[in-house]
Amino acid sequence: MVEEIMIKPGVFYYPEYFNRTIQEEVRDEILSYANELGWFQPTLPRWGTPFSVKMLNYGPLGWVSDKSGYRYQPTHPENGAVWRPFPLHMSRVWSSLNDGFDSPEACLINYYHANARMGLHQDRDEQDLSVPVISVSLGDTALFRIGTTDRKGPTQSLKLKSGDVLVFGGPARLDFHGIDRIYPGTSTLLPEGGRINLTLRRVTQSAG
Ligand code: MD3
Ligand code: FE
Repeated sequence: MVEEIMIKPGVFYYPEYFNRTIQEEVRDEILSYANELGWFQPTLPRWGTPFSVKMLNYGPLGWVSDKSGYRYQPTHPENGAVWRPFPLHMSRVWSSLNDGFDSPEACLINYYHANARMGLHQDRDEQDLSVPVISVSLGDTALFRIGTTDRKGPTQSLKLKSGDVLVFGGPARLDFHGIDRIYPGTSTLLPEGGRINLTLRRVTQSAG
């Protein structure tokens, strides 16, 4: 029994989609992965200013950002290791909510400590923008904001809790969005606190 709430056309919210047991399984996989490969510190193209969020990826392609720009690549930018395959529960959420769309190629993992933020931006580094992005939140609650395709357009705010899932497609796929703040101490899932967000994405355009 999953509740589906339409936030606006193209944006669907599934509160507590993942139960605690599944959240713990995904958390354990991510923490063991981070222990093995290490988070990378993305930086702004050109200036090299570090983001406040640390990152890792699953899947054949991973999103990275450094002084030369934003791109998708099969390897960790700091040590060259190939990304691990998608965890089972991430493949499952895609088949359940994005049934009929081409398979995902990237799963970006963002790690937010208590003071981390993500400014309003658009996700447009993917060639195939017809496929919805799926986002999974774990750990501390975050204040998420979504606007329109115009940076100055009106915005809506939503508190994302551990286990929540969001789908962004159709007319919302190029909407500006960001994370305004993390509410520390709102979840016991992550041993050091903070928040993890996973986004599943189709990157390339398939031939057919
Ligand atoms: C709306 N991550 O990784 S997830 C990102 O919580 C990103 O870490 C945020 O924005 C986070 O790019 C927000 C929600 C989200 C993800 C992708 C979207 C919203 C989106 C793509 C298009 C429109
Ligand atoms: Fe984004």
